[in-house]
This record gives sequence, C-alpha cells and structure tokens, in this order.
Amino acid sequence: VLDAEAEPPSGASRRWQQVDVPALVGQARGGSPRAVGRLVSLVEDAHPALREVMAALAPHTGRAAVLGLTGAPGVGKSTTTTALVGALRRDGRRVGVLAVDPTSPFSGGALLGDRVRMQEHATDPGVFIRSMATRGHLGGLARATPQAVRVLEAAGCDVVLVETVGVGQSEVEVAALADTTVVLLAPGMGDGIQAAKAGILEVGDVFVVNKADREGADATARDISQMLGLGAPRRPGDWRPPVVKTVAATGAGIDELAQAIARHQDWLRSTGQLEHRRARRAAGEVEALALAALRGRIGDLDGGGRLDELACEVVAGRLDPYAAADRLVADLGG
Ligand SMILES: Nc1nc2c(ncn2[C@@H]2O[C@H](COP(=O)(O)OP(=O)(O)OP(=O)(O)O)[C@@H](O)[C@H]2O)c(=O)[nH]1
Ligand SMILES: [Mg+2]
Repeated sequence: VLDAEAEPPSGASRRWQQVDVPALVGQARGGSPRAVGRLVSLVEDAHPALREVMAALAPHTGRAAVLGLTGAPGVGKSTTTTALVGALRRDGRRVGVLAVDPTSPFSGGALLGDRVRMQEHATDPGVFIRSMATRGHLGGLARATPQAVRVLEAAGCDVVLVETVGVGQSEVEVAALADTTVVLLAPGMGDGIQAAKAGILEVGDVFVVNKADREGADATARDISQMLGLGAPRRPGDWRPPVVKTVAATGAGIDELAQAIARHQDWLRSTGQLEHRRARRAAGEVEALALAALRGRIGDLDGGGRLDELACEVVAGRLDPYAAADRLVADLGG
C-alpha cells in the first residue's frame, strides 16, 4: 500500500503515512528491530497497510510457541518474563516479548518500567521486546495481539511471550490467544478463592506462585492445587495444571517453570490439542474480521442512512426487528 488513506474510528479524516510493505517485511525478516517495531506500530494503529502486511507475513508464521503470562498488577510478570527469556536464550531459542497493556492508551510509566526490567536482554539480537497499548484501538487486545505475534514469528522468533496485566476480561482473552497460558499469583494477594472468582482457574495451563520468598507461598500453592482439584473430573490423558513456586527476582524455580511449560507444549503436540487450539483461535480471528467488515458495509449502505431508515420503521411499528434485519442483510447482498 503506497498511498493509503482511510477513516480512523473517530471519523475525522486522517492521512496515513506511506508504507513500503515488502521492504519493511524484508527488513523484519532479516532481524531488524526497527522494522519489527515499525510493523508492531502498524498493528497498534490498525493501519490500512495491515492487510498487505498480514498477507506478506502469512507464509512465515505458525511455527512459534506462543506463551501467555498473566496475573494481577505487580505480581512479578515482567520479572518472570525476563528470567524465562534468560532460560530460553541459554537453550539457543530466539525469543519475542510482547508486553500488552490493555488499560493504557499510551506508552506510560508501567511500560517504561518493563523496559528497564528487561534491560539485560536489550542488546541481545536474539530477543525482541515490544510494548503495546491497546485501549482505544479498534478490536483492542483480541485483534492486535495475534497480529503482533505474527510479526515476531516472521522475524524468526521460536517463542513469543505475551505479558498481559490481569484486569477484568484480559486474562481470559490472553488465554484464548496463547498455546500455553501461565497464570501468576503471589502469596496473600491471589488465594484460591480470589482466583476462582476471577475465572482464571479455568484458563491457566501452568500456575505460578511467585514471590515464594514471602510468607504464605506454600499455603497459596496448596489453595490453588485444591481449587484446581475441585473442577470438573479429569479423564486419563487430560492435562493437570501444575503449580510451581518461584522467586523470579533471584531466578529460583524458573527452570522448573520452563520445564512445566515444555511439558505442556509436548502434551499439546502429542494430543493434537495444539492444532485444535490454533484452529479455534484462527476461527475467532477470521470471524471478528468478517463481522467488522460486515459492520463497515452496513455503515456504508446509503452512507449509514439505510440502518436509520429501518430503525425508524421498527420504532413506528411498521416492521419488526427480525424483518428489518432480514432487509438489511438482503441489501448487503444486493
Ligand atoms: N520479593 C519478591 N519480589 C519480587 C519477585 N518478583 C518480582 N518482585 C518485585 O515485584 C515488583 C513487581 O514486579 P514486576 O515484574 O514489575 O511485576 P508485573 O506483574 O510485571 O507488574 P505490572 O506489569 O505492573 O502489572 C518489582 O519490584 C519486583 O522487583 C519475587 O520473586 N520476590
Ligand atoms: Mg509488567
């Protein structure tokens, strides 16, 4: 796309910057952190060139393991991510890190903190670290994250770690995007009851009680194990989420965590769950894009006037909502 212009969500007209997609993708494939950063920015902005970017990236994706790390603010996600990156690098794996902040519309203090914390990897050419803010962007976390993961995969990452702060629905969302979801808790702040309330017991493939140097870690780990046992009875061959204790700040327990993640990845592959999860994920992505396209076309019918017209008919009692929807759909086809 060389001369892309489109309407941003606000409706105000905006001139998009020109993008030489083949050149940019080529540079990213060659390992240029700048090109990778630029592509993730296009993802964040829902830039009109994204369609071409995704087409260019598609042949180079689907091979990376996608790990989601989620948990309450301050539980130690970034510290754990940094330690995991170290373990993966010692294994010779190329790693991408996406720190996704679903609450922040701009790159503020928290993300700056992440960058400082991950400084030890800043000059390693085998590590890409990128923060992404999604609030206020079209589709938010659910649209942008898989697209940014594709950018990192195409840049040659074997593993992509997605860190998301657990607020509201974001844990559940990140779980839907990852092959393996790691849920972090800390003593005293995330006991079993709290975790059950937040709905994270269902989404975790591996549970971590971080800050195990603090009092209460054993009790929290026991709580979580117990709550996990109360769920639906497991059948033979089902995955049993392990609970690992870590002190991310010193690296204690990180090897055990890496092993638990590797075991889950083996299980995913050997049971066919990996393909199943990825297919379900892609279906969700395609459906979301298709629905967005349909919504756009509805908005375009008579410059948006057709929907208003039908709505007036419904209000006046001349049409029922089903009949009005049928007409709208018929108009889309015609
Ligand atoms: N005592 C102790 N402190 C830790 C441990 N791991 C991390 N911390 C500290 O906890 C604080 C928060 O750590 P982060 O890694 O930034 O936590 P986070 O979950 O990424 O935080 P947000 O991204 O802001 O939600 C920092 O001051 C860390 O140094 C640990 O194992 N023990
Ligand atoms: Mg963090």
